[in-house]
Amino acid sequence: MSDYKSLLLEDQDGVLIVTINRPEALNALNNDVFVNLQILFAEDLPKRTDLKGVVITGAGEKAFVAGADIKEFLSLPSDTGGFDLSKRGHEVFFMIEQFHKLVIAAVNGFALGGGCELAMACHMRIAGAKARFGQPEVNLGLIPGYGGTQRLPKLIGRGRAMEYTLTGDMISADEAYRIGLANHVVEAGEEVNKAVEIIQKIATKAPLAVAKSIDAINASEDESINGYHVEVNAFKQLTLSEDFKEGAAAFIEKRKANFKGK
Ligand code: DAK
Repeated sequence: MSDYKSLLLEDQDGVLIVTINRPEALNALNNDVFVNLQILFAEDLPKRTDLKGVVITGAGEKAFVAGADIKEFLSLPSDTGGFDLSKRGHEVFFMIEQFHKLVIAAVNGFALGGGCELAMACHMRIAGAKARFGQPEVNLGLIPGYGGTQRLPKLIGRGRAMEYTLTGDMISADEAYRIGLANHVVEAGEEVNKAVEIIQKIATKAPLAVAKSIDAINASEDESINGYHVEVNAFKQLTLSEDFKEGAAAFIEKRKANFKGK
């Protein structure tokens, strides 16, 4: 594994816990964090065949990620800096969204601006009781720039996304759960445990079927491709897999399936 200046990595029985580690800046996303996440998801994790899934969380008790690093953003060269940062940010968030293993955001505190967008790029969100989501960019004279205007309405609906984006209001953990932004609400400090529990449960399922489910569900949100075609093709490939034969045999023989990911 590479050296990661802004991330802490911990392996828990095949589940990688990735902690964004800039508590002094409420884990704001600076260039280092983006570069670290890019190397992790593009280069290191694809080599790990034993990986069951990834949990992303923030260091300390106060914040998941309080946004893009406003101070660094202001210091960038105005001609190219914003563009480079924007391109990298979008690439990293797409990589997370399209990762073939489950990625869960364990939201332990503020998930604002780019932090809320990072959480939404993950496949699921677990909110601790102290979690506060929000897209406050309008207070800075900006709009969400890492996919927030697209992912938020898909998760909570157009009307609610309009309201939260235009007011910049924060969303409590219970409200996030009620409107479909969070999959679960748990006691503060239990976010990572809940995320690990879900990943361990999914790790008992057929790995190819899990990966193809992620692809097909993602395709439902991509208007440039026909998600039904993606589903049909994925289904066809899975019917030819060894795991499908094993899963069907295990059902008939009333035993637990032993999936190999082939
Ligand atoms: N960036 C940099 N530093 C931050 C930060 C941030 N987003 N959020 C907090 N900090 C720093 C504070 O400056 C403070 O540092 P010191 O002053 O102690 O050095 C430290 O973290 C602790 O914060 P506070 O003292 O403010 O703590 P409080 O408990 O009083 O308040 C808060 C917590 C989360 C309510 C407050 O910190 C806050 O409002 N933070 C900013 C939240 C925010 O507006 N987030 C959205 C940022 S805009 C782009 C695409 C997307 C974006 C940008 C570019 N491109 C396409 C190029 C995204 C933009 C955003 O995310």
